[in-house]
Amino acid sequence: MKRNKSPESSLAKTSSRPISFAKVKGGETHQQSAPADVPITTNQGLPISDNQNSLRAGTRGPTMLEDFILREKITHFDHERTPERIVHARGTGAHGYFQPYRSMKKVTKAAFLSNPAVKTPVFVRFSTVAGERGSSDLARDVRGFAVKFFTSEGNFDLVGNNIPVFFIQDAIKFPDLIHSVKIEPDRGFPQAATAHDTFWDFISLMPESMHMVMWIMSDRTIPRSFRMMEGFGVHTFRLVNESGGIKFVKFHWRPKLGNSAVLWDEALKINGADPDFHRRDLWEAIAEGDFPEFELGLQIFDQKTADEFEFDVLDATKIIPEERVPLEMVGKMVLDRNPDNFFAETEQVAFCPSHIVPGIDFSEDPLLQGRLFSYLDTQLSRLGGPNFHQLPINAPKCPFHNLQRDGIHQMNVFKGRVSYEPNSLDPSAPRESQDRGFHSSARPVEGAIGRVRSESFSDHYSQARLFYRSITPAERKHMSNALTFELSKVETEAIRLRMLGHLMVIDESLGEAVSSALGAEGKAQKITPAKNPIDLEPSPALRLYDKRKPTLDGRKVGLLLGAGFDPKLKNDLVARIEKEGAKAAIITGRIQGEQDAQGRAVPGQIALSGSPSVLFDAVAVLAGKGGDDALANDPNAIAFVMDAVRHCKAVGFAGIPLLAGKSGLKTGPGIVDLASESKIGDLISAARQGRFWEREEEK
Ligand code: HDE
Repeated sequence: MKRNKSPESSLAKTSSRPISFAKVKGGETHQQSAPADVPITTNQGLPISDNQNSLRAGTRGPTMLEDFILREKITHFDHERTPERIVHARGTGAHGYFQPYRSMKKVTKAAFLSNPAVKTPVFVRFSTVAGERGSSDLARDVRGFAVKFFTSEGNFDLVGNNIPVFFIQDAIKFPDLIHSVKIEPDRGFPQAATAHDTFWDFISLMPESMHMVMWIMSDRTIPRSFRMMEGFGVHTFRLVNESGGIKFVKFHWRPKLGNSAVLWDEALKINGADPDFHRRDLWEAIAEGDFPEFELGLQIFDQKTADEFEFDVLDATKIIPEERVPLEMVGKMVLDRNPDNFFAETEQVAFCPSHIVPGIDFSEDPLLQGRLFSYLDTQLSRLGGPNFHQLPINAPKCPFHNLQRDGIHQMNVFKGRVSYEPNSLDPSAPRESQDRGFHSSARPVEGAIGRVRSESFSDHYSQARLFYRSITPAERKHMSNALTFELSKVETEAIRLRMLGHLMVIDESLGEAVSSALGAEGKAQKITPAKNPIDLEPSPALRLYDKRKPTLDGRKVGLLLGAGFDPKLKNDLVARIEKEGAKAAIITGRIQGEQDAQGRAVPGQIALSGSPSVLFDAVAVLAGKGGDDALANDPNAIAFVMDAVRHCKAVGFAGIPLLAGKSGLKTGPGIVDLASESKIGDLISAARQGRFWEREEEK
C-alpha cells in the first residue's frame, strides 16, 4: 500500500541523504547533509526506518500500542526533567581552571594550592536562590557562586554566594527561611521575589538577619554580570599544613573586571527584554574568547586574632572587615569553556560543602555543620540515588575506588568476590591510608550538649550598621529605595512597622527615610535589641562603587543608528570601543539595516524594538539630518535615550537637536555631543567611568 508522507518528511528525503537546515556563520540558512552511515536507532541499538510517522492502523486510523519506537521515544521524553534544586534552581555553568600564584604549603597541604605550575580544572555554577528554574535572571536575589575544583586529591567544592554573610546562624532555621521567601503556598506567587508578606514577616522576626538584609537590599543583588561580581565562601574554614599547623580562613573571589550592578528600574526592564541576560552574557563572553577571570583571596588568621574580634568567627552573619585581616591573593580562576550540554553538566552538577580535600577543614559554624548534611541528602532525590558521583560532571578526575556497591543508576560493573574491608582475598582491593588519607584536624570540644546559642552570637545590628555606613551615598540611596519598594509590597501593616523598627536600630536616618517614603513617619515599632549595637570603623572595602579603576573592559556599548549617520564616526567609535576591551552592538530601527550619509545600507545586529538601552553599559545615538527627526518620533528611540539618561549612563549623540524636548536629553555630566571626532575620547572616558550618580533623580 502507498503511504502518505508528511511534507517535512518528503522535504527531508528529497535527496538520497537526509537533510536538515542549519544556521551557519553570517546568518544564512544552509542545507546540511547528515552522514549517511549513522542511522538513528532506539536505545537498544535498533535502526529506525521512519522517525516522522507513528505506526497506524490504516492511513487515517488509530495509533498501534505495538509501536514500541514511539513509546520508547515518548517515555524518555516524559522523564527528561529531574526535580529542580530546592534552592538555587536557576543557574548557569562554565568550565575553566584554577592556578595558584605560588605555593601555599606554609599554611595548607592542599595540592591545588601548592604548585603554581599546575592548573586544576574547575566547573562553576552561578545561580539565583529563590526563583524556579525558568525564572528571570535579574530578580533581586543573592547569587550562588559554586566552584568544583577537580584536584589531584579529590573534588573540593567551594559552594559560596556573592554576599559574604547569611540570613541565619543555625541550619535548623533554613527550611523556614526558604519557605518564607519562595512562592506563598496558597497562591503560588510571587515568583523569584522577596517583596511579599511571608518573607518580611519571617525576616522581621529574625534580628540575626539584619546584616544580610543590608546586603540583599544593596545593589549587590542585581549584578550587571556574573563576570562582575565577588564571591565568598561565607563560613570560616580551617587550613591545615603538613605538620598539622592550623589557621582559620575565609575564602573570597574577586572579578578581574571589577564589580558592577544595574539599577532596579533597569533590572525590571531587563527581565522583560532579556530574561536570560546573565546567562547569555556569560555564554557569549566565553564563546568569544573573552574569558572571565576571578582571583582567589584568602583572609588567613589565627585563634588569637579570632579571640580579639567583638564577634564570633563561627557566626555566618558576620564578616571580618578586610581592613582588619587583609586579603592575600593566592591564585586565579579562568572560565574558558562553555558546557557542551546544559542538562548533563549545569543541571546535573552536584555541589556539596562536604566535598573537601586534605589541607582544608571545616569549622564548627552551626550553619556550615548543617550544610555538610543537606547537600548530599538533596542529591539523593534530585539525581535519583547514591551514584550521582559517577555522572561525568561530578566524577573526580583523580582515581577513585572504594567498596561501596550497587544502588540505583550504578554505572560500573565491579568484578570479583570482594566488596568489604579488611579482606585477605584481594590484595589489590583499596585500603585506608594513614599517609594520604584525610584527617579531621584535632580540635578541643567542651561543654554539655544542649539546644543553645552562644552569647557571642547575640550582636545583630553592629555589622548591619557598619555596612550601611561604609557604602557610598548612591548605594545608600538605592538601598533605601529598595526597602521602600519591598515594604510597599507588604500588605500587612504590622510587618512593615516591625521592619521599620529594625531599620531605626540599624541607622536612624535609614529608618526615617524609608518610614517617610512609606508614609509611616513616627510609626516604626519599637525594637529593643538583645545587645545594643556599637559603632565600628567604616570599611571602604564593602563599597560596590569607587572600588575599581574606571574601565570599559568586558562592557557593552549600544550604538543606535538613525538614517544619514556619519559612517566614519560610527567606525571610529566602534574601533575605540573594541580597543577598550568592550563590545559595540549596532542597533537599527529595522534589522535589515540603516542608511548612512552616503546612502549605503549598513546592517544592524539587533533591532531597536528588541534592545532597550538597559542592555548596555553606555550608548551613543548617531543620526544625520532627517534621520534624527525620524528617531525623535519613534517611542522606542525616545525611551532608549531617556532610560540611558535616567540610569546615569554615558550617552553620546551626533545629529542635533537629538530628540530634543522628548528624551529629556540635556547636556550634563557624562552626556557627550559627538560634534567632532575629537569628542570620541570624551565619550570613551565617560563610558569608562560608568555612571554619573549626580544625574540621579531625587527618587
Ligand atoms: Fe545552600 N543549598 N544551604 N547555601 N547553596 C543548596 O543543594 C542549604 C547556604 C548554596 O549551583 C541545595 O544541591 C542549607 C549558604 C549554593 O548547585 C541544598 C543551608 C550558602 C547552592 C542547600 C544553606 C549556600 C546551594 C539545593 C543552611 C553560601 C547551589 C540544591 C544550613 C555559603 C549550588 C543543592 C549549585 C544549594 C542547603 C545555606 C550556597 C538544599 C541547609 C550559607 C551556591 O542542599
